[in-house]
Amino acid sequence: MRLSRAFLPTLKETPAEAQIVSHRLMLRAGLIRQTAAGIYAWLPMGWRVLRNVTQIVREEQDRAGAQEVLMPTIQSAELWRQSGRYDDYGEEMLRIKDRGDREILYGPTNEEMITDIFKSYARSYRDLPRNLYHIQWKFRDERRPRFGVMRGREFLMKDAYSFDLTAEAAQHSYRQMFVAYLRTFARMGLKAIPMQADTGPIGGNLSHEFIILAETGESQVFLHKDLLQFDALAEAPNYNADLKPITDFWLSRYAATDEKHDVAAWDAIPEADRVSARGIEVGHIFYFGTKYTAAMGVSVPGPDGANVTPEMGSYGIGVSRLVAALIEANHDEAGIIWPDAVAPWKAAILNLKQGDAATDAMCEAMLAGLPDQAVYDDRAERAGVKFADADLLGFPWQAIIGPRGAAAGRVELKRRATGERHELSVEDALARIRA
Ligand code: 5CA
Repeated sequence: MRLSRAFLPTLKETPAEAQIVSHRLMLRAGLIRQTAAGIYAWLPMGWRVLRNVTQIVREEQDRAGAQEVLMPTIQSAELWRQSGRYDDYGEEMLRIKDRGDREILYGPTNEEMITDIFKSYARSYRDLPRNLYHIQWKFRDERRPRFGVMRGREFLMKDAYSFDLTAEAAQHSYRQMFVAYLRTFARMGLKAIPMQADTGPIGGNLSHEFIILAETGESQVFLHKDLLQFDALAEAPNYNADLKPITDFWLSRYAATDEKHDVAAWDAIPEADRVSARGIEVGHIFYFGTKYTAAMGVSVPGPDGANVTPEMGSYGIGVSRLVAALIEANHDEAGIIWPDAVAPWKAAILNLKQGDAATDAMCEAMLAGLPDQAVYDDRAERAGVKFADADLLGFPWQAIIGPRGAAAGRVELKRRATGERHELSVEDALARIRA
């Protein structure tokens, strides 16, 4: 991608309306554009990051055995009357009427719709267990949309729904998603800590939020300090095996978004081991048994012929919120520092003397060696402007090329995160970036 032709609209000024660093940087780096309160257009760079985040989420859901579907954003009120939530959900639900005066809504979540779909096809216990997920836009008419895509009204969510024969099997499905979440966030370089949580309007009695610690987070969190030294789960586990040994490490140590969850457990932690901080909720998982299947009349013959009402859980990840959370966790004074796993482009190629034949040729060679992975700053701008923009946009690598280096066959390769610099040949620089 040549910057001279790219649509990467950066802002010099810090936008006054943005209160937290991720919102400021997303606007300044031209990732998003607000089109109405809490509603955003994703511009080329933001969209590439969102796609990368989505893809990691998808791969880890697939690995854990969930199957991807795509349900519509628009739902019928009728479906929500069956569960009783049409009246309960309140003002956050965007209610619409179609031309035939029928009540429809923009989905804030999909428990009812997936339960209805499952009901249409499930014939016996052999259709269990199943876990279906989709990655789709949601709308919640938040009273106070703020912090950009962190708390939007329209936002992208991954939501998965598990169906099981027994409560015990449902707990296994819950643990599968629990572990998949640990892996998903670890792959993005994030420390997300699972914490006991309220179930709110989704319902049920077992629930964990996955929280990234950040000063600007909206949730107050309380945890045992052991949980901060966590294992990144580099190896994918066998999802069919017993997952208790993995999950019990987390479940046995106190971590909650509200100290009142378990006052005794919190009090039992030695004072020196208690951590209280702020955090961002990037995921939320729920086990709610037969709440929706019973209300919507789902039942299948079990192995002994007696009818069974399937047990359900639902599992959400705030995919668009994650982009903001990633920036909260990875930035400095100069701008964004993308983790390699989600970077929109791996490298920026900075041409310090546009028009110098050797410099231009070396830049072109770098660009050709990184198809769809590099942004080439070929603008007629001063070097200082190019350095500042590359730092702001946060590509993991900067290949800095000027006449002196080009004459010596040398690229100056800078690592954005550490500021480390190395003088390398084009081949070696390419190998380093590709690794
Ligand atoms: N149906 C369940 C799980 S699939 C559900 O809706 N859970 S949720 O309400 O907790 O939302 C899941 C995730 O979406 C949250 O953890 C959060 O990361 C994200 N999210 C929720 N509301 C917003 C919002 N207004 N803006 C951005 N992300 C949001």
